[in-house]
Amino acid sequence: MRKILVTGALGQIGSELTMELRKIYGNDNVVASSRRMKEGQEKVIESGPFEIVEVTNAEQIADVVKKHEVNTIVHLAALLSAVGEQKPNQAWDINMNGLYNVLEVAREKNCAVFTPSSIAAFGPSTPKDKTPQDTIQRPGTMYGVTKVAGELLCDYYYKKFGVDTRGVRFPGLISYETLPGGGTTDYAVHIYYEALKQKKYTSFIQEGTLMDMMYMPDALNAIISLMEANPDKLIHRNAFNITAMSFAPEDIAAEIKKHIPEFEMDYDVDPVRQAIADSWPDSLDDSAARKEWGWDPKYDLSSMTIDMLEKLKEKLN
Ligand code: AKB
Repeated sequence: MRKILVTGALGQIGSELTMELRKIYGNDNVVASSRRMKEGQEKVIESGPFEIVEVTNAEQIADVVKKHEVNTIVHLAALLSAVGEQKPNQAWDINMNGLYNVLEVAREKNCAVFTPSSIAAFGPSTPKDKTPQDTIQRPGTMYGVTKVAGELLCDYYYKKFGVDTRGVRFPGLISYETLPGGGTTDYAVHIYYEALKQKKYTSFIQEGTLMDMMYMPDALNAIISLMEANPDKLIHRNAFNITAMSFAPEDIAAEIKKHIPEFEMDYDVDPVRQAIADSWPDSLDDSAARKEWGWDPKYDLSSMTIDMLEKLKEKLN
């Protein structure tokens, strides 16, 4: 039976993943952790064990793993791309030392580890269309540097010490439960909130900028499917390309307009986030994930938009 520790459990992925894991493995078998309490996250904090864990503190991770007899760590705590450019030192510290600590505890206590990489692990010299699973990875952001190094470190711990490490390269994730913080793809979440609240949105990403995206239910499903995948079938481990759709700001705006005809979008491009977006792939080739563990996303732009608008409307009312 799995006993899971989730770091970053009050973040965009963690808040939903923790609840999903508790449904599958039982409330008491999923320990949520975060560096601090967060208002609005009572569901996660109160529905099962919750611990304050600073991932840069290896002892805190080890203590919680021991106390709850954890055998699987889902390590989500990280700074994202845009905030990583504002605070590169902190991004390195949290993303690299946090992951190193998790892997060391996993090695000592015999835990499996899932940790996400990102499309940010690619850079301007990577082939942009149908970016292959195995290709050039020379990112230009601190976040991207930590993601490539993290992929390599996870592979190293698997090969050298036999730690069962697995990961996916997430595209931009879209969800209505918890807002993302400090990412480049965040516009694709904000646009739904503003469409419902103001009937207009100013995009910080330029027209024509394609990026891979995914709706949260598919992202949760990816994590759980890969964690449970037969290890004999895994040729890759850290980390699998996965995607569900690729669109530019005008595509998502047009989709929203089908449901909210008054909706209008204009642009006020943020040069920092635009440069990051320009350095990332336009679309990923996720055939390795499909072949090795049956990756098969359910939502496209149209079905995601219908669900997002419906769920957000309920939430905002
Ligand atoms: C970001 O925009 O930084 C993240 C990511 C693609 O990893 N959403």
